[in-house]
Amino acid sequence: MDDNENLKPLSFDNEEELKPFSFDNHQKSDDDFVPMAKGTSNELKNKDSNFIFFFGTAESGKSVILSSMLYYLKSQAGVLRPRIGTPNSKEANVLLSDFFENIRQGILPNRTTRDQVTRLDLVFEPNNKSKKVHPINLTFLETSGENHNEIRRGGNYHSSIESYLNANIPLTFIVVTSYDSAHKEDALINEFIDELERKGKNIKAINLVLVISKWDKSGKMDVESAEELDNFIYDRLPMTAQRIDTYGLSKSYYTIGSITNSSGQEKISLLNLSTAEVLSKWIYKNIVGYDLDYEGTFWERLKFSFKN
Ligand SMILES: Nc1nc2c(ncn2[C@@H]2O[C@H](COP(=O)(O)OP(=O)(O)OP(=O)(O)O)[C@@H](O)[C@H]2O)c(=O)[nH]1
Ligand SMILES: [Mg+2]
Repeated sequence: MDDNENLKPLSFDNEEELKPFSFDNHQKSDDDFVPMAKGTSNELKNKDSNFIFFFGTAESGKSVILSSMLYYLKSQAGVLRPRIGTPNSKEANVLLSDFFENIRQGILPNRTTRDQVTRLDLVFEPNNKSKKVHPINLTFLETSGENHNEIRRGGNYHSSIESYLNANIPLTFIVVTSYDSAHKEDALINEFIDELERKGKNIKAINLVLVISKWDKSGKMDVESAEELDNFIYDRLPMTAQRIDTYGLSKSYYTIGSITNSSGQEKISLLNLSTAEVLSKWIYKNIVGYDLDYEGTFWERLKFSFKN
């Protein structure tokens, strides 16, 4: 085994000369610059869609609103299907089938996982036959309320959320606060709007709606008049009310119907899709410019009456 000494085929004697990836040069030049590999940025893929972003604290009702709107669109307003050619992730598909399977059985959505954005890339094809009421791409962004809490008092969003807010994409914002906790969330909602403005969004030109969720907790399924909702907002969310008035933003209320609690287990005992319909129609109208139930011109109506 003495021969070993002579072989040394893989000797690292001249190691000093190799070091092809050494960062020594940078350290010497008092410069902390580290070159960044291209293609690893947070750049979003498949941007040609209409993005719907939910804002609201934990348990404010975001997932309930999302699942019931998707159910309304799919069961009453037309066809809603995954968009072909998009990398619908496994989580997105699981989430979608859970939503649709659960809602008719009265099962509420699970808490949303923190620090990740589940992106639902869908195509909605309205059953309205008018050419004006055309199919649209909709991308819903499902996020956890715990992440929205992080912007409190000047904090930053998790990078997965940040990349959507920074991207140049058509965004619709649904700001959710519930009937029973709105009074605690006025400041946070204002901080969110501040954050959007810091990111260069023009709030007056933006699609943003304030939604008071869990309206059934008022003892009723709907509001008696527009003033009832206005008064609620002035009362519980005075700062947000000012912004809504000044910027001309939209406002609405929401309920999934009736929820009962039997032995610690909550269930939807009566599914009410009327507010899901209102909010879905608002989203469509704001994106397309025409009502989902636009009646069509006289000629269009005539044409379809022959066809049907
Ligand atoms: N009474 C009533 N309760 C509701 C309604 N919507 C949601 N809730 C209750 O609020 C809980 C939370 O709703 P989610 O939609 O999961 O809340 P979220 O905002 O998605 O919460 P995170 O995923 O934790 O951010 C539900 O499990 C229900 O108990 C509603 O319309 N009426
Ligand atoms: Mg959720």
